[in-house]
Amino acid sequence: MDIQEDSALGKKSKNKNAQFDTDIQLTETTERKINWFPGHMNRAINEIVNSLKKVDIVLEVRDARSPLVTGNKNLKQRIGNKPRIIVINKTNLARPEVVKQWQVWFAKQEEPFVFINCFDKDSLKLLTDKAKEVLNERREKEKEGRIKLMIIGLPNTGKSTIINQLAGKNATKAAAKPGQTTTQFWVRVGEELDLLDTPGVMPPHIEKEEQGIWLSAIHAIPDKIITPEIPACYIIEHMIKVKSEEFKNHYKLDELGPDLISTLDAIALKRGCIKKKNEFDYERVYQMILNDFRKGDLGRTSFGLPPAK
Ligand SMILES: Nc1nc2c(ncn2[C@@H]2O[C@H](COP(=O)(O)OP(=O)(O)O)[C@@H](O)[C@H]2O)c(=O)[nH]1
Ligand SMILES: [Mg+2]
Repeated sequence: MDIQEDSALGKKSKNKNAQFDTDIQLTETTERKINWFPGHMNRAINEIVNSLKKVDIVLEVRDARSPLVTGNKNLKQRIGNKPRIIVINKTNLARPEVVKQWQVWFAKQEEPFVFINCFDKDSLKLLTDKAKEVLNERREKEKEGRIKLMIIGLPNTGKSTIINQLAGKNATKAAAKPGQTTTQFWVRVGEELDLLDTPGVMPPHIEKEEQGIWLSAIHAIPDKIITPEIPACYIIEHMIKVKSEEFKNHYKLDELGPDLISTLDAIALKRGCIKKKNEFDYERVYQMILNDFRKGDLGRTSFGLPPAK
C-alpha cells in the first residue's frame, strides 16, 4: 500500500467507530508496505551525494528507540566508500536493557557505530573521538587541518541538535518535528570540526506497516502522512503489552488496560477530553498521547529488538 499525502489510513480514521477500526487494521495489515517518498527527498539525496567530495566522513544519525528501522539502506549505497559512522541518538528515550542488546548486535556488524544522548557531554566526546579514530584508520597518512563531517539521516533523529550541542549554540534550526532543516548548512565548531547539516531523508520503502507506525510515533514521518489515531492507539496497546507503569502513572489510571478502548475512555475521562454532547473527544486524546510520548513523558520505549541472526 502506498501512503500518499491523503493517505488511505487517514481516510479510514473518519469512520464512526474509528478506534475499533484501528484495532482490526493493525492486525490485518501489518504486512502491507508503506511507501512515503515525497519528491523533494530526491533532491536532498542528490545534494548529499554531491557534497560527499567536500567531507571526510559521514555521520548517519538514527533513533535508539528503533535503530534499524531508522536506518536507510538506500543512503548507504549512495555514500559508497566514504567513511561512515552510525550514530544512534536519543538513548535517553529508549529502554536501557534493549539499548544494551542493540550495542551487542551492532558490535557484531562491520560498521563503526556510537550510541549517544546528544544532550550529554560525555556522549558528544564519544562521537568526536570515534570520528577521529575512524579517520585515522582510513587515512594513509595524517591529514592536516579541520575535519569535515556531514550529518545525514531520517527526519527528526536529532541531526541539527547534535550540531548545535557540539557548537554550544543554536547555529542551525532544530525543532520537535520533521522537516525543519530544508537546505544544507555548514557550522564551524572550535578549532577542529566543520559540520554539514542536511535535510532528513526517508527510505524509499518502509518494509512493514508496523514500522511505519513506529516512525510516525517517533515523529520521523509528519502527522499528515499517517493520521495521529494510528500511532496513538498503537502506543496505548504497546504500553499495555509492556505493562508500562510510567504510562499508567502519567494519566493517573486506576489500572493498566485491559484493552485499547477502555484505556482511551479512561484517559479521556481523567483529562476531561469531552465534547459538547457528552461524547469523548478522541482526537484530543490521540494528539495528547502523541505529544506526551514524543516528549518522553510516557517513559522510555523501544520498538523492536535486534534480529536474532
Ligand atoms: N531526548 C532527546 N531528544 C533529542 C535528542 N536529540 C535530539 N532531540 C530532540 O529531537 C527533536 C528533533 O531534533 P532535530 O535536531 O531538529 O532533528 P533533525 O530533524 O534530525 O535535525 C528536537 O526536539 C530535539 O530536542 C536526544 O539525544 N535526546
Ligand atoms: Mg535538522
